[in-house]
Amino acid sequence: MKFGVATRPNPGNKYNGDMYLIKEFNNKVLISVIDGLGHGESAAVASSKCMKCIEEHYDHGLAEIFKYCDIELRKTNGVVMGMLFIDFDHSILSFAGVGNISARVIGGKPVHFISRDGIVGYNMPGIKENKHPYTAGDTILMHSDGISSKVLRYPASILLKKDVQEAADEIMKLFGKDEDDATVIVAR
Ligand SMILES: [Mn+2]
Repeated sequence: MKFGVATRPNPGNKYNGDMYLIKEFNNKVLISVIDGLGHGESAAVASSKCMKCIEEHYDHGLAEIFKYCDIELRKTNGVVMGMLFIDFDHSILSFAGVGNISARVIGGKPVHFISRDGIVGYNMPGIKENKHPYTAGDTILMHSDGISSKVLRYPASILLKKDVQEAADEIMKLFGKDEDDATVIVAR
C-alpha cells in the first residue's frame, strides 16, 4: 500500500495539533489521524501523547487502543481521532472514530465511515468498529476537520487516477481551511 500525506498547522502557527501515524505490521496496517483540541502547543502536546500511546498498543485492536489513549489523555485537552485498520490477509477494513475525523473508501464498494461524537481523554463514547470488505487497489481518504467537507465534491474519477501524494497535496491546497490545522491521508 502507498500513502500520500499532507499535514500543516493553521497558517501562522508553529505547532501542529494534527498528527498521524501509519503503522504496518504482519500484513496489516493501522492508519490514525489525530486532531488535538484547540490550537498551538497544548493541542500538539495532547496529540503527541496520543501518538506515543498508539505506538505502544498498535496491535491491540481499535477499541482497546482508544481505551488506552482515553486514559493516557485525561490530563490533556484531549483529542479527536479516527483509526482505520486493514487486515490484508482477510481483506477486511475496520474503522473507529471519535469526533470529527472523516474516513472514506473510494473504489468498488464505496463507504463513508461515521465517527461518534466525543473527545478522547474527556468524554469518550463506547467504541464501535465498523467493518467493510477491502479490495486491493481501493483508495482510502482520511482527513481531519481542517479539510473542508467540500472535499466531497472532489471527483472520485480524478482521485482514483492520481498518485496518492499528488492527490493529498492537491486536496490540501484546494480544501485546507485557513483557520485550522489540517491533515489528509490518501492510501491505495
Ligand atoms: Mn481541527
